[in-house]
Amino acid sequence: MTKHIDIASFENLALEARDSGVWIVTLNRPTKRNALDIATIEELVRFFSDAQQAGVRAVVLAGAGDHFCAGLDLVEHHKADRSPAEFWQVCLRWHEAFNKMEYSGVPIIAALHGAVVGGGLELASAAHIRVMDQSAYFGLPEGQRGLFTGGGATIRVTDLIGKARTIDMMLTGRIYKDTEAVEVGLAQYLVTGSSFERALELAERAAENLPLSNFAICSAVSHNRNMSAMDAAYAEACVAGVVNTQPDARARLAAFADKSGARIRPDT
Ligand code: 1HE
Repeated sequence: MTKHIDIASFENLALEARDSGVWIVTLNRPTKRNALDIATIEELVRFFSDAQQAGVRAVVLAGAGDHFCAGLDLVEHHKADRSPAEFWQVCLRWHEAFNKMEYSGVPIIAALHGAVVGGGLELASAAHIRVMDQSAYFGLPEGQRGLFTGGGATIRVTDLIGKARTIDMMLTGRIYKDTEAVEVGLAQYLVTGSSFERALELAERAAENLPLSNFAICSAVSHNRNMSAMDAAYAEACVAGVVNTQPDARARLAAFADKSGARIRPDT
């Protein structure tokens, strides 16, 4: 571990570290429905740039207040009256943050409730697992506001739900919620209680894996999707060569071999 995360230096994100190594990262501008202003994006870049080397084992990403995230801070954007070149740079900072999330090897479980819209859905899509509660709803309202997505929806939302559904959401403002949102792939879990509690359970479970295994899972799958099948197979073999021979795995393998290790059963 070579990095230290100074919790007190974050303002728009509330950070909490648990003993298990799970960190709770909460978007903390509830009066603005956690709209993503530049300051929040920079804090996301900072946290997720350092998380892996700071020994963060898993993250629960949540939103304070009644909504997960209302997307781009439209008021900041309106007031700044940005030039095309300026907004290009803004979008690149979003990509920096979301790519750090997706590719840096630390499992991120998004706990979703209320509005998960526009850039809020782009943010949620950069997490590795999405848990929604019954209040959560997903939309891409940019088209109705004279805007277009700039934080990766064309890539990550399309990856989750396919091209036709993404275009439908963009063109018509279609909202997905409840079981339909899970059926189309926007979330993997729908809970009747708190999405936070379930996300935390999942994060604690992931944090029990060896960090190198999680690093591979939370970076290689995404990288391999960007390659040809031939190259992805080669890269997968290479990653497996490193991960599957790690000394820390020997005790777990020994436990399987001597029959003291857990067996995989349908109720696990
Ligand atoms: C905001 C934002 C925001 C709320 N930027 N300030 N995203 C959207 O188009 C969603 C825009 N927001 C909404 O539709 C609604 O605010 C919500 C459904 C999320 C919540 O409704 P509600 O009734 O609970 O809150 P509200 O009264 O609309 O807003 C409360 C405050 O939050 C108010 O500020 P106040 O100072 O007047 O109290 C709102 O201005 C503020 N607020 N949402 C800024 N988005 C890289 S490209 C990405 C493209 C996009 O993401 S486009 C944005 C899509």
